[in-house]
Amino acid sequence: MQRGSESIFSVVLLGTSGVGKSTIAFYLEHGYPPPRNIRPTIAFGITHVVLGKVVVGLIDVGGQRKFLDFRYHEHFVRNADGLVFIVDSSRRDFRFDEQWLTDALTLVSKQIPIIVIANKQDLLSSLSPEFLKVHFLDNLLKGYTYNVFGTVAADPGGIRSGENIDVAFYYLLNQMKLKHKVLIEQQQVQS
Ligand SMILES: Nc1nc2c(ncn2[C@@H]2O[C@H](COP(=O)(O)OP(=O)(O)OP(=O)(O)O)[C@@H](O)[C@H]2O)c(=O)[nH]1
Ligand SMILES: [Mg+2]
Repeated sequence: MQRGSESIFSVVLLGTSGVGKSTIAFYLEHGYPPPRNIRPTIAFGITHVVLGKVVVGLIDVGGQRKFLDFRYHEHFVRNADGLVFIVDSSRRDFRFDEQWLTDALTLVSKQIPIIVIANKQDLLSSLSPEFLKVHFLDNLLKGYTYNVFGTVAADPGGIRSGENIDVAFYYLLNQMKLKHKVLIEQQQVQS
């Protein structure tokens, strides 16, 4: 985080290709989802959004296998104030998702604020956030504090687009603010 007249938190969006990372970044920036023929992200994209009075830099990492190997995300994850791990709740095989998350966790401290977004809740086959938490996430994120949110970033019918996205990101923002406050207090005690 930068200190000064403007606070900027840096947040990395991670997850496999097609889970909806860029759709979520676009929704947060514009308030509506992008066209459904959005292209896969090449390497990464960076946008800035304003949540409340805080500027948040969103690093949207391309989720294709080659980008995990190239590790474009490494620098961003190491310097992140918060992590957002996004899954497509309608999938049944989370092996590759697991790789993205475990790789990222080797680069951050256990205290980093994390949220998991169980996206595509509009699809009939979607697993609930609670199911994903118990059967997949609690084990992977053992020792970390995190919360999971079910979302709909882009509903083909347009009715549910954006559902729960703001709630999830404001929760993360509050976690990052709390952690920042604790760090400042620790610095004051030491000086
Ligand atoms: N049904 C449904 N489709 C969604 C939702 N969110 C995103 N999509 C669709 O999923 C597809 C992939 O979305 P992207 O945002 O490009 O996915 P990504 O995670 O950025 O993918 P990469 O850039 O390849 O890593 C697009 O066709 C979106 O319209 C959702 O909540 N529900
Ligand atoms: Mg993308």
